[in-house]
Amino acid sequence: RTIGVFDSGVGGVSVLKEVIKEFPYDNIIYFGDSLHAPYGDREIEEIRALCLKVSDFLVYEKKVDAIVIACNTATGAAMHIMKGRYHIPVVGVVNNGVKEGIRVTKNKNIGVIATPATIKMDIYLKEFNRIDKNLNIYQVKCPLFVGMIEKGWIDNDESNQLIKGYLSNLPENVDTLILGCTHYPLIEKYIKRHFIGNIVDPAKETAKSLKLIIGEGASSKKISIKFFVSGDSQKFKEVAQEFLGTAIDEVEKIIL
Ligand code: DGN
Repeated sequence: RTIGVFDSGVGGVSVLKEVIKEFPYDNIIYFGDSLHAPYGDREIEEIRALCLKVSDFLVYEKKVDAIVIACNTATGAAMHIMKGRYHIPVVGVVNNGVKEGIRVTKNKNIGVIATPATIKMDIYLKEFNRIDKNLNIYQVKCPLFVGMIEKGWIDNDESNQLIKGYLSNLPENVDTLILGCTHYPLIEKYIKRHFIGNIVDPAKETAKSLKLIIGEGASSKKISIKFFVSGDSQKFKEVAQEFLGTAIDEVEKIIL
C-alpha cells in the first residue's frame, strides 16, 4: 500500500512522523509544495487549485491508496472536494485537532493559532461549534511563522520575540492551545516558553484516524518513504532532516 502525505512545505513532516509510527509497513510518498509556500497568505480558490494539483499527482501518477492532508490550510480549502473527487480515503488535520482539544480542555477556553487563511475560513471555530456550542474559542493568526520555519530560523532572538508577541494575543484563561498549522509543532518547544497549558498537535490523532479506516499494513515489508518537493530540495532536506531526526536519502524536485 502507498500513503500520500502532503503539505505546502516542510510542516507536514510533523504529521509524517506520526504516520510513520502508525504505518511501519507501508510505502509513503511525501509532497511538499514549497514553491508555493506559504499557502496561508493566498486566496482560498488559489489554495484549492494548488491542493488539487498535488492530490491529482499523488492519486493518478503515484497511485496512492490514501491521502493525509498534512496542512490545516489545505484541509479547510480542499478536503471536501478531494473526498468527492477520489475513491480513496482522505483524512485531514482539523477535525482530529478539535476532538483532542475538546478531550483535554478543563475550562472550555481554547486558543487556536494558525495561518491567516485558516483563521479566515474559521474552520476550527466551525468544527468546535458543531460539536460543542459552549466553548470559547480564541483564534490568533501568526502570518510570519511558516516562512520562519521553512527557513529553519527557529531559535534566535527574533523568532522568540515573534512567538511571544503572537501568543500575547491570547486571553490568560485559555487552558488549551491548538497548533492549527502543521508547521507549528516544529517550534512547540519554544511555544512552551510562553504558553502554560495543554498544547494540542493534531498530527497524532490524524494518523490514528487513518489507521481506523485502512488498518495496519502487511508486516512483510519495511517502510519506504519518498520525498518530492516543488521548490528548493536542498533546503527542504536540511530542515526536514532536523525535524524528522533521521537522514533523508533523496528529495526529488518536481514541478507540477
Ligand atoms: N502547514 C500549513 C498548515 O497547516 O496550515 C500551512 C502552510 C502554509 O503554507 N501556510
